[in-house]
Amino acid sequence: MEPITRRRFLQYAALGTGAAIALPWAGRMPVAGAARGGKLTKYLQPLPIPGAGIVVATPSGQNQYSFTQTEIARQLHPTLPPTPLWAYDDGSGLGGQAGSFGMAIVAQSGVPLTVSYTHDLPKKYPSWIPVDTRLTPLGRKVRLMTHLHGGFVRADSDGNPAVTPDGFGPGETQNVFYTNQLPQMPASLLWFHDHGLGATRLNVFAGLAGAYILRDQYDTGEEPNPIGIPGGAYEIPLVVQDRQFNPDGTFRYPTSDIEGVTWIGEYFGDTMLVNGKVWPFLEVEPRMYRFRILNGCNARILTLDIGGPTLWQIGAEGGMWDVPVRVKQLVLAPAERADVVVDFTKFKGKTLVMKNHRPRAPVSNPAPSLESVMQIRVGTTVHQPGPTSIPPSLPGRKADLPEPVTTRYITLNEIDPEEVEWFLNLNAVHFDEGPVTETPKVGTVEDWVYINVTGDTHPMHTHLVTFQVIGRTPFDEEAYEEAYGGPNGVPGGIDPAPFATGPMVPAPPEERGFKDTVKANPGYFTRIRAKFELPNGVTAPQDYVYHCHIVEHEDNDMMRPFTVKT
Ligand SMILES: [Cu+2]
Repeated sequence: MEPITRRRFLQYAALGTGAAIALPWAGRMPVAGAARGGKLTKYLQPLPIPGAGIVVATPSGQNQYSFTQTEIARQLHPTLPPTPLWAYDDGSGLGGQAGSFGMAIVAQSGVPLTVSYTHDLPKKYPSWIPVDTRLTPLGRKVRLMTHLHGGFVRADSDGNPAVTPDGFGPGETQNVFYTNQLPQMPASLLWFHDHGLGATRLNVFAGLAGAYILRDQYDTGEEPNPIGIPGGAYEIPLVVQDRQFNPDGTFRYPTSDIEGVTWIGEYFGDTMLVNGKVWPFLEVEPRMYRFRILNGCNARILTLDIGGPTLWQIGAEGGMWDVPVRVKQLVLAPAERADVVVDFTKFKGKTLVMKNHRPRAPVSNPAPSLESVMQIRVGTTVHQPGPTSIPPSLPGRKADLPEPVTTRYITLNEIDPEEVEWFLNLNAVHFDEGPVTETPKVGTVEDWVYINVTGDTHPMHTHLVTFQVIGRTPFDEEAYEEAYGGPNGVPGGIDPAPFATGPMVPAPPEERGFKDTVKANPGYFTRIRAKFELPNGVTAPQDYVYHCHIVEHEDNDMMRPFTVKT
């Protein structure tokens, strides 16, 4: 039996009456009728920032935080009723949280933290969160598990379903130890978010995500600082998430129209939220700013610019780079981050718009267009003069790992789209099917090659390690699939090199540093390189997961365990 991949599905569709009509998920998304978000007036409310709309978490003890996951309601737009949200409460009661993204932990590299998360949410999913009980271990029961995305931690502090497949239930507490160890956890923007098995897409959609900002002696967050970048009020996190709304103010998450199926292949919103508010505005002074941008969408790949000003990227997921890189647009898949310096000096009195454009090939994402992100109003007065030039060098790292001892070949498959059995997978197996096949030896360097035989880009995320992107090689995926494919796709372990149709395209300048999420584009196999170390004092074996960070894909079932062994 020949698997019908989405790639082929799309090829047929493109011959028809036009992609926008032919795409099944575009037709299926009832955005015009019941939902009302796409019609909301833009740029009516200020962007929440840390200390004004985003709570900077208060410790519950020395280097210790105690959170409860709880339900709150916030008005995300002046004409919407309050939206019920799931949130991380640091004990403050969240009076300082303005929108649907409202918590930030500020930590110091080299200083470990003890953190707890106590489940204080409903026992069962409310009606606005459509769980697909085929995918969850305990049906409609709300099982939570918080993952520190980018954390270099013990397996049982990671928050992953290879260790705790059932997660944590009401009243239960997840206790974790975040090492913040150097050099693996340098100054960087991480995030913590829910990772419940089969329900990550829903729990994150409902609001369970927060920022985790790591500082060090260079990247102090103050201004001035030793490295000449903007800080203080001039450093601003921007967490971009698309959502849909029901008329009653609840977030809308569509369900499948396939009989017996609730899960949908990708969630796309018709409304953009930044830092948890609908289409906000930000007032800036005509000087330099630092933006810490996170794509917090479930499935949408963003291609961002802000009109006139040049974007200087100074880092990504794995921290700061050695030099700034000038970028025209930021192409960020879900979970990817960009650390960016922007100079508004020449834009005094101007109104700018951050826009999201269609992704350019070879990046492919079936999201319907959603162009406006937020407005930036440049004032005329500088209250505190900051840096006046982009620093020529930075105290960060270029990723440059030694040759690997092992190369693993991992396939990305999509099986039976639009059928009841529709799922995605890695290596032609389910998450928990068969033995763990990825077992790097502790301390060694390995190459992992992601071989995409689907039609779309998949942002592949590894827990525990950050990695170097080596490059992407075009190949004849149909011939590869023809030669080796089975009913659930192409099994892992088969080198696609004989099917290459051109030389490897090396990682571009904006992938010069360490990353924890990489775009595996269709028509290419993507090579990454990582050193599989464990935190100090932690002994192998330790179990983690790697997965697509389109969270609908992760939930069904594009995720696999890996074990760091002795
Ligand atoms: Cu995916």
